[in-house]
Amino acid sequence: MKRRFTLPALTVAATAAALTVGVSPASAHGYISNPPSRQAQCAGGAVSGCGDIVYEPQSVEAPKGSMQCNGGGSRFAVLNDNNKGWRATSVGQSVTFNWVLTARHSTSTWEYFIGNTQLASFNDGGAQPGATKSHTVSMRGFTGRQTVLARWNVADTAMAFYACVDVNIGGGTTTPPTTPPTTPPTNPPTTPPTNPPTTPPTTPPTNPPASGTWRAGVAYQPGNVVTYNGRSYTCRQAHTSLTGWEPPNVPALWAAN
Ligand SMILES: [Cu+2]
Repeated sequence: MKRRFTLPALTVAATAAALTVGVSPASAHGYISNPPSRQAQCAGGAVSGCGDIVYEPQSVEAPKGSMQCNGGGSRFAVLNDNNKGWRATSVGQSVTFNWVLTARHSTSTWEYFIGNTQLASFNDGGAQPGATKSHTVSMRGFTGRQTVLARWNVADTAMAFYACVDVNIGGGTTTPPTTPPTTPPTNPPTTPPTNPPTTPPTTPPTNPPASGTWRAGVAYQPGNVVTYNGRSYTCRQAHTSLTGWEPPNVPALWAAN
Protein backbone atom coordinates (compact mmCIF):
# COMPACT_ATOMS: atom_id res chain seq x y z
CA MET A 1 0.00 0.00 0.00
CA LYS A 2 2.65 2.40 1.03
CA ARG A 3 4.72 1.44 -1.93
CA ARG A 4 1.96 2.29 -4.35
CA PHE A 5 2.25 5.95 -3.53
CA THR A 6 5.98 6.24 -3.67
CA LEU A 7 6.95 8.58 -6.44
CA PRO A 8 10.22 9.35 -8.14
CA ALA A 9 12.17 12.25 -6.72
CA LEU A 10 12.04 13.90 -10.09
CA THR A 11 8.27 13.98 -10.03
CA VAL A 12 8.27 15.50 -6.61
CA ALA A 13 10.61 18.26 -7.67
CA ALA A 14 8.49 18.92 -10.73
CA THR A 15 5.40 19.10 -8.56
CA ALA A 16 6.89 21.62 -6.21
CA ALA A 17 7.97 23.74 -9.14
CA ALA A 18 4.61 23.51 -10.84
CA LEU A 19 2.75 24.40 -7.69
CA THR A 20 4.80 27.49 -7.17
CA VAL A 21 3.27 28.72 -10.37
CA GLY A 22 -0.19 27.24 -10.17
CA VAL A 23 -1.21 27.67 -6.56
CA SER A 24 -0.69 30.52 -4.18
CA PRO A 25 1.70 29.66 -1.34
CA ALA A 26 -1.05 30.22 1.18
CA SER A 27 -2.99 27.32 -0.20
CA ALA A 28 -0.16 24.89 -0.65
CA HIS A 29 0.01 22.37 2.15
CA GLY A 30 -1.77 19.04 2.55
CA TYR A 31 -4.71 17.01 3.78
CA ILE A 32 -6.01 13.47 4.00
CA SER A 33 -7.80 12.63 0.79
CA ASN A 34 -8.60 9.02 1.58
CA PRO A 35 -10.51 7.89 3.52
CA PRO A 36 -12.15 11.23 2.82
CA SER A 37 -11.46 13.67 5.64
CA ARG A 38 -14.03 16.28 6.59
CA GLN A 39 -12.35 18.87 4.40
CA ALA A 40 -12.17 16.37 1.55
CA GLN A 41 -15.91 15.76 1.88
CA CYS A 42 -16.50 19.50 1.70
CA ALA A 43 -14.25 19.89 -1.32
CA GLY A 44 -15.84 16.94 -3.05
CA GLY A 45 -19.39 18.12 -2.45
CA ALA A 46 -20.42 15.18 -0.25
CA VAL A 47 -21.17 17.72 2.46
CA SER A 48 -22.43 21.18 1.59
CA GLY A 49 -22.46 24.51 3.38
CA CYS A 50 -18.81 24.26 4.38
CA GLY A 51 -17.63 27.74 3.47
CA ASP A 52 -14.17 28.52 2.17
CA ILE A 53 -12.71 25.14 3.00
CA VAL A 54 -14.15 23.83 -0.27
CA TYR A 55 -11.52 25.79 -2.14
CA GLU A 56 -8.55 24.77 -0.05
CA PRO A 57 -8.99 21.53 1.89
CA GLN A 58 -5.22 21.43 2.21
CA SER A 59 -5.07 24.65 4.26
CA VAL A 60 -6.19 23.58 7.73
CA GLU A 61 -3.08 24.99 9.34
CA ALA A 62 -2.87 26.12 12.96
CA PRO A 63 -0.42 26.11 15.84
CA LYS A 64 0.64 22.69 17.04
CA GLY A 65 -1.06 20.89 19.89
CA SER A 66 -4.76 21.36 19.20
CA MET A 67 -7.23 18.50 19.49
CA GLN A 68 -9.79 20.23 17.28
CA CYS A 69 -10.54 19.30 13.71
CA ASN A 70 -9.76 22.83 12.54
CA GLY A 71 -6.67 23.03 14.72
CA GLY A 72 -8.29 25.66 16.91
CA GLY A 73 -7.56 28.39 14.39
CA SER A 74 -9.86 31.20 13.39
CA ARG A 75 -10.83 29.59 10.10
CA PHE A 76 -12.82 26.52 9.12
CA ALA A 77 -14.71 26.07 12.42
CA VAL A 78 -17.30 24.13 10.44
CA LEU A 79 -14.91 21.19 10.60
CA ASN A 80 -15.50 20.95 14.35
CA ASP A 81 -19.25 20.54 13.93
CA ASN A 82 -19.99 16.89 14.66
CA ASN A 83 -23.58 17.32 13.51
CA LYS A 84 -22.66 18.38 10.02
CA GLY A 85 -23.54 15.07 8.39
CA TRP A 86 -20.01 13.82 7.80
CA ARG A 87 -19.92 10.44 6.13
CA ALA A 88 -18.16 7.72 8.05
CA THR A 89 -16.09 5.37 5.95
CA SER A 90 -16.46 1.71 6.90
CA VAL A 91 -13.08 0.38 7.90
CA GLY A 92 -11.52 -2.69 9.47
CA GLN A 93 -9.23 -2.89 12.45
CA SER A 94 -6.53 -0.97 10.67
CA VAL A 95 -6.83 1.98 8.35
CA THR A 96 -4.44 3.41 5.81
CA PHE A 97 -4.62 7.19 5.73
CA ASN A 98 -3.48 8.84 2.52
CA TRP A 99 -2.28 12.42 2.47
CA VAL A 100 -1.95 14.62 -0.58
CA LEU A 101 0.79 17.17 0.03
CA THR A 102 1.03 20.24 -2.12
CA ALA A 103 4.00 21.57 -0.18
CA ARG A 104 6.72 19.31 1.16
CA HIS A 105 7.25 20.79 4.59
CA SER A 106 9.98 19.06 6.54
CA THR A 107 8.21 17.03 9.15
CA SER A 108 8.68 16.18 12.77
CA THR A 109 5.77 13.82 13.38
CA TRP A 110 2.46 12.58 12.07
CA GLU A 111 -0.01 11.81 14.85
CA TYR A 112 -3.36 10.07 14.96
CA PHE A 113 -5.91 10.25 17.78
CA ILE A 114 -9.36 9.10 18.73
CA GLY A 115 -10.53 11.31 21.54
CA ASN A 116 -7.54 11.75 23.82
CA THR A 117 -6.04 8.39 22.90
CA GLN A 118 -3.05 8.54 20.62
CA LEU A 119 -3.37 5.71 18.13
CA ALA A 120 -0.02 6.22 16.46
CA SER A 121 2.83 8.61 15.93
CA PHE A 122 5.31 8.48 13.07
CA ASN A 123 8.55 10.38 13.54
CA ASP A 124 10.12 11.63 10.32
CA GLY A 125 12.95 13.36 12.13
CA GLY A 126 12.75 16.50 10.03
CA ALA A 127 12.71 14.74 6.67
CA GLN A 128 10.82 16.12 3.71
CA PRO A 129 7.86 14.00 2.67
CA GLY A 130 7.03 13.24 -0.93
CA ALA A 131 3.98 14.54 -2.70
CA THR A 132 1.90 11.90 -1.02
CA LYS A 133 2.20 10.11 2.29
CA SER A 134 0.40 7.16 3.76
CA HIS A 135 0.29 5.59 7.19
CA THR A 136 -1.42 2.43 8.33
CA VAL A 137 -2.87 2.85 11.81
CA SER A 138 -4.43 0.28 14.12
CA MET A 139 -7.91 1.07 15.47
CA ARG A 140 -7.43 -1.43 18.28
CA GLY A 141 -9.76 -0.85 21.19
CA PHE A 142 -12.32 1.13 19.20
CA THR A 143 -15.47 0.10 17.40
CA GLY A 144 -18.37 1.82 15.73
CA ARG A 145 -18.43 5.38 14.59
CA GLN A 146 -15.37 7.36 15.60
CA THR A 147 -13.60 10.51 14.52
CA VAL A 148 -9.87 10.18 13.93
CA LEU A 149 -7.89 13.39 14.34
CA ALA A 150 -4.68 13.50 12.33
CA ARG A 151 -1.94 16.07 12.89
CA TRP A 152 0.95 16.74 10.54
CA ASN A 153 3.56 18.55 12.62
CA VAL A 154 5.90 20.68 10.57
CA ALA A 155 9.50 20.50 11.75
CA ASP A 156 10.69 24.03 11.13
CA THR A 157 7.63 26.10 12.07
CA ALA A 158 5.25 26.22 15.03
CA MET A 159 2.45 25.04 12.82
CA ALA A 160 0.64 21.79 12.14
CA PHE A 161 -1.93 20.66 9.61
CA TYR A 162 -5.11 19.04 10.85
CA ALA A 163 -7.56 16.60 9.35
CA CYS A 164 -10.47 14.74 10.90
CA VAL A 165 -11.60 11.49 9.32
CA ASP A 166 -14.90 9.92 10.33
CA VAL A 167 -14.83 6.13 10.29
CA ASN A 168 -17.09 3.28 11.22
CA ILE A 169 -14.81 0.65 12.67
CA GLY A 170 -15.44 -3.03 12.24
CA GLY A 171 -18.77 -2.63 10.46
CA GLY A 172 -20.16 -6.13 10.93
CA THR A 173 -17.17 -7.90 12.38
CA THR A 174 -16.86 -9.02 15.94
CA THR A 175 -17.29 -7.24 19.16
CA PRO A 176 -15.38 -7.96 22.30
CA PRO A 177 -17.17 -9.75 25.16
CA THR A 178 -17.71 -6.42 26.83
CA THR A 179 -20.51 -5.60 24.43
CA PRO A 180 -23.85 -7.30 24.91
CA PRO A 181 -24.58 -9.46 21.88
CA THR A 182 -28.09 -8.26 21.28
CA THR A 183 -28.04 -4.50 21.14
CA PRO A 184 -25.42 -2.22 19.71
CA PRO A 185 -26.22 0.44 22.31
CA THR A 186 -24.27 3.61 21.82
CA ASN A 187 -23.28 3.11 18.23
CA PRO A 188 -26.18 4.18 16.06
CA PRO A 189 -24.23 4.26 12.84
CA THR A 190 -23.53 0.56 12.78
CA THR A 191 -26.51 0.10 10.54
CA PRO A 192 -25.73 -0.02 6.84
CA PRO A 193 -27.93 2.83 5.61
CA THR A 194 -25.85 5.45 7.35
CA ASN A 195 -22.65 4.26 5.74
CA PRO A 196 -22.83 5.03 2.08
CA PRO A 197 -19.10 4.83 1.48
CA THR A 198 -18.70 1.08 1.51
CA THR A 199 -16.52 1.23 -1.56
CA PRO A 200 -12.82 1.47 -0.80
CA PRO A 201 -11.41 4.79 -1.96
CA THR A 202 -13.06 8.16 -2.09
CA THR A 203 -16.79 8.25 -2.25
CA PRO A 204 -18.30 11.62 -3.03
CA PRO A 205 -21.30 12.08 -5.22
CA THR A 206 -19.47 13.09 -8.31
CA ASN A 207 -18.31 9.88 -9.84
CA PRO A 208 -15.95 10.62 -12.66
CA PRO A 209 -16.63 9.03 -15.99
CA ALA A 210 -14.08 6.54 -17.25
CA SER A 211 -12.85 9.30 -19.47
CA GLY A 212 -13.73 12.91 -20.13
CA THR A 213 -12.52 16.42 -19.66
CA TRP A 214 -10.84 17.21 -16.35
CA ARG A 215 -13.01 19.21 -13.99
CA ALA A 216 -12.58 20.68 -10.51
CA GLY A 217 -14.56 19.16 -7.64
CA VAL A 218 -14.51 15.59 -8.90
CA ALA A 219 -13.44 12.64 -6.79
CA TYR A 220 -10.98 10.95 -9.12
CA GLN A 221 -9.75 7.42 -8.57
CA PRO A 222 -6.51 5.82 -9.67
CA GLY A 223 -6.85 4.74 -13.27
CA ASN A 224 -9.36 7.40 -14.26
CA VAL A 225 -8.40 8.95 -17.58
CA VAL A 226 -9.10 12.58 -18.38
CA THR A 227 -8.19 15.04 -21.04
CA TYR A 228 -6.95 18.53 -20.32
CA ASN A 229 -5.88 21.03 -22.96
CA GLY A 230 -5.94 18.28 -25.52
CA ARG A 231 -3.69 15.94 -23.56
CA SER A 232 -4.61 12.70 -21.89
CA TYR A 233 -3.76 11.96 -18.25
CA THR A 234 -4.25 9.00 -15.94
CA CYS A 235 -5.02 9.51 -12.24
CA ARG A 236 -2.27 8.18 -9.94
CA GLN A 237 -3.90 8.70 -6.56
CA ALA A 238 -7.42 9.18 -5.29
CA HIS A 239 -8.12 12.86 -4.70
CA THR A 240 -10.74 15.51 -5.15
CA SER A 241 -9.71 17.87 -7.90
CA LEU A 242 -9.27 21.54 -7.25
CA THR A 243 -8.74 24.60 -9.35
CA GLY A 244 -4.97 24.96 -9.46
CA TRP A 245 -4.52 21.20 -9.47
CA GLU A 246 -4.98 20.81 -13.20
CA PRO A 247 -3.19 17.66 -14.40
CA PRO A 248 -0.12 19.40 -15.81
CA ASN A 249 0.37 21.18 -12.47
CA VAL A 250 0.37 18.10 -10.29
CA PRO A 251 2.29 15.20 -11.77
CA ALA A 252 2.07 13.51 -8.39
CA LEU A 253 -1.63 13.07 -9.04
CA TRP A 254 -1.75 12.77 -12.83
CA ALA A 255 0.52 10.92 -15.24
CA ALA A 256 0.60 12.20 -18.80
CA ASN A 257 -0.29 9.48 -21.29
CU1 LIG B 1 2.39 24.80 3.46
